[in-house]
Parts: sequence; C-alpha cells; structure tokens
Amino acid sequence: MSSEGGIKDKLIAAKQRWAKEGRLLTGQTDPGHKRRLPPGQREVHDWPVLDLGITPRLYPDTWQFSVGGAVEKPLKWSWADFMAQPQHTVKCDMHCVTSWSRYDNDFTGVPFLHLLDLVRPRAGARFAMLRSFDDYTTNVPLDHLADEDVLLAHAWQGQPITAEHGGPMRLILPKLYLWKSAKWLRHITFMDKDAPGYWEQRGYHMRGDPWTEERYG
Ligand SMILES: Nc1nc2c(c(=O)[nH]1)N[C@H]1C(S)=C(S)[C@@H](COP(=O)(O)O)O[C@H]1N2
Ligand SMILES: [Mo]
Repeated sequence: MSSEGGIKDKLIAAKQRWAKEGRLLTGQTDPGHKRRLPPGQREVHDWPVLDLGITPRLYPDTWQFSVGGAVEKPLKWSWADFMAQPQHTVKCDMHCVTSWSRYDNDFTGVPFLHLLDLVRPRAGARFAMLRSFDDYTTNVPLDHLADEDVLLAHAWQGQPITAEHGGPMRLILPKLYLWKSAKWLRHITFMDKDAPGYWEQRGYHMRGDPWTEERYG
C-alpha cells in the first residue's frame, strides 16, 4: 500500500471547530423523514471528496478484509472471496455533515445483512468499529448496520468505485451522515460497548442521524 497527499490539518481543525460551535444546526428536526432533504442540507450534483488527505492505493492481489470481535465466526476475505459473495444494487442518497447531499446513487456490493449471517454477532454485540487502510475509524450502532440498504460497496453507477471515493471497497450506510461510511474498509470489530472513532473523538455524534441533526455529540 502507498499513499499520496498529506494530512489535511486545516480542514480537520475547521471541522473540529464546527462541532464546538454547532455549525449548521437549524433546530428543525424531521424524525419521520417527511422530506427527502434532511434539515440544514443542500443538494449538490457533483460528488465532493472528503477524507483526511491520504488516498491508500490498494490492489486486488494483496487486498484483505477481516471481521472480528464479538462474533461467533470471524472471517478473512481476499478480493476473490469478497467478489464471490451475493451482490445487490441499492439506489440511495448521501448526506455529508458539511451540508451537501447527493441524490440517486446506485451502489453495488455485498449486503451487510449477508455479512451478519456469516459472522453471527454474539448476543451482547450492539456496536461496530470500522477501521480503514488510512487508519480512519468510525463507530456505528449494529441496529443501523443491520439494514437492507447497507452495502460493502465496490461499484457506483455500474463502475468500480475510484480510489479517491474509497475503492476498491467502502461501506455505504445511507441513513446516517456519510462520515460513518468508511472508505477503504479494512476491518470491522463487533463490540458490546460503544467507543468513539476518529471524528467522534473530535466532537461528532456517536450515531449521526441526519434527520434529527445528530451532527455533533
Ligand atoms: N477511510 C476513510 N473513510 C472516510 C473518511 C476518511 O477520511 N477516511 N471520511 C469520511 C467523510 S467525513 C465523508 S463525508 C465521506 C466522504 O466520502 P467521499 O469522499 O466519497 O464523498 O467519507 C467518510 N469516510
Ligand atoms: Mo464528512
């Protein structure tokens, strides 16, 4: 694996400041998802790139993905193992906490529900920590991962996801803010107790529901 670019210190500092200031909060929540656009968001037609400034370059012959922690059957997949799993395409909207939303994205990949069938989380497991090849981490409640529209995605609009957008494989979890959708996903640890990931340690919400403005924790 190699990387390019440098850590985006200024962007990271700005986002941490926004969390402290409660930037973009409207006070107008929409818990029933009555409107397609969550409060404080605006629709964009491009697809911005947001990350810490490191783009891991990953190759199919060395790529590995693994799952462990509070599960009955930990697993390790090569690229061929991953691509041999059942595939599914989901049309979804993406909502980034910096305020952009992008509608009607077709992602293809392995349904998270299928992964759950294979690893069988133990009775006490309620959260997962996602860990990526750029050392990014984010925590997600299991309830939100166990949804039909959650994918281990490798394609967008029928084409392989580019490296800058998290290819060859990233999580897609449409119902939470996009910082929960880890790019370049490497490992998932199932956990009984919640623990904060990268942005959650810097003021962002432990769950991150866009319709109830769970931007900051
Ligand atoms: N591995 C990793 N995943 C990540 C990030 C990151 O820095 N590293 N940034 C998150 C944030 S803050 C957002 S908004 C989305 C952006 O995805 P995109 O660049 O494809 O739009 O990825 C999320 N997943
Ligand atoms: Mo983000």
